[in-house]
Amino acid sequence: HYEQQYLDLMAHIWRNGHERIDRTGVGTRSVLGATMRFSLADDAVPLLTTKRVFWKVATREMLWFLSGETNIRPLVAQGVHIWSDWPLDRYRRETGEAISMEAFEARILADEDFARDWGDLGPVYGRQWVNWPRYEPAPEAGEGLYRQASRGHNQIAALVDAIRANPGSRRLLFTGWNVDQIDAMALPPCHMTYQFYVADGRLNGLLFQRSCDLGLGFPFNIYGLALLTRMIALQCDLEAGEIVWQGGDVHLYLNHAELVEEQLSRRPAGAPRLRILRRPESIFAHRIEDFAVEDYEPQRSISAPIAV
Ligand code: DHF
Ligand code: TMP
Repeated sequence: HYEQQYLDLMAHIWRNGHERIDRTGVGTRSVLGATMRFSLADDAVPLLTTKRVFWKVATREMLWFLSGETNIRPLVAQGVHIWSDWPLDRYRRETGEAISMEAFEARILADEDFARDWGDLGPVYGRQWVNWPRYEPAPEAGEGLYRQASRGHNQIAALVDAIRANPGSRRLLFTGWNVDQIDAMALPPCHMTYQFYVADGRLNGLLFQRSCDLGLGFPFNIYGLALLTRMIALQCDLEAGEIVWQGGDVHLYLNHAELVEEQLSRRPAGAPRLRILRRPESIFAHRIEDFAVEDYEPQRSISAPIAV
């Protein structure tokens, strides 16, 4: 079963990984470098079956990236809470106010000014993917001076165009790792570089993920890679082939013992499919209703604390 790669890596890291204190103070066991491959043929999608993965949440997150948004407000408005911990943490640190998550999210929704001041994650994924800051000469300001252009680079639109025009290219990639803006981001991109490759009429996708929370992040990230590859293939009149995932620092948080032990006691089963029900005029015009998952009968979800 395709999921065995994941369970084997989880077991290996839990038993043999290097134990270290990480940025969050929680502590991890980790290895450097890991690869997994999954087929997307016949609409196969690598959703984990040993626990429920909330694929609609992950799909809404992907549409949010593609919209260029970096504020949690539209996510919270859709009942998606996966990015709320980081703005909440900043709010508590900077104001000293002991506000609950519920009250914070309610205020993000109710108060536009509050959302603008406290709901933004900085120039994270969405900003870099579709609006990477671009600079143009500003001669009126002085010789050799530049100003930020009103519209940045849309790496995703350029990628779709490039795949259509030159499928044999070895330059079919985009990245969120904008060196100039890392310090302004709530979190520097984890799933940072995506590369695509066309062969035999099939589009294949590869992700380099510099840092991977194998218990909580990976299930979303591998689904995201599959989803994005399928969405791009649809726009380029290609079938989807396979995806390759490459992790840099791949870790398990030490407070995920229950998740790890429970998940390793389960056996993967089943072959879920991802259907894309509509081909919009552009990759940016998808709606959540365009996506359906079939034949997905996972074992029950496993909750685990997220390291902030
Ligand atoms: N930090 C850390 N330490 N790990 C992450 O995976 C992570 N992921 C981020 C931001 N920062 C992160 C963005 N993606 C969840 C899943 C993905 C995600 C953030 C959070 C999460 O909590 N998943 C739970 C609940 C899902 C839900 O309630 O919808 C899960 O069980 O999958
Ligand atoms: P770091 O910036 O110190 O590496 O911390 C980021 C943490 O978030 C790390 O545990 C990896 C995890 N993560 C994922 O695994 N996937 C994601 O999509 C995101 C945003 C974060």
